Amino acid sequence: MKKLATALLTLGLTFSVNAELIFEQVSVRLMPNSQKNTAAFMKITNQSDATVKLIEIRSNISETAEFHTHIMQDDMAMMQKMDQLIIPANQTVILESGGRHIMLLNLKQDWAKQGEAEIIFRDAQQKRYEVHAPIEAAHQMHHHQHQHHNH
Ligand SMILES: [Cu+2]
Repeated sequence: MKKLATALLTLGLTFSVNAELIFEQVSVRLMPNSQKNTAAFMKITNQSDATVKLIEIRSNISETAEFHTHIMQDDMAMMQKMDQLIIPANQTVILESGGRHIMLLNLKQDWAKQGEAEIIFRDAQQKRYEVHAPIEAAHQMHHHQHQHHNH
């Protein structure tokens, strides 16, 4: 009972702290065991009238986590680390495959077995945001697109 009460208390606090940002369509891409890194995708909506700067990110399934974007270099799409992710006031930022995303680096042993990853953000005001992301195979939509191109 004590454990449950503590859990509920933690949950309540998390919600009140999280009110500015809403995290939706959260997922971590399932990768074969041989891969050392994977990516996380989500929609982040800033409900407040102030810009939120996410300056720190970590996860329980990898040693490190980074915000990434893609840049073109010599006609090649390259990933580049961003020091922060800015969520403008009253706007939604989409982290998606081929665009800005979260990179989870040096995955821990058996990381995919839990089926869910914890991703923790901290903003410039030292507010903490905790997100639980299901670990899923790449979206079905991509398969449809590839099949379409093949025919
Ligand atoms: Cu990346």
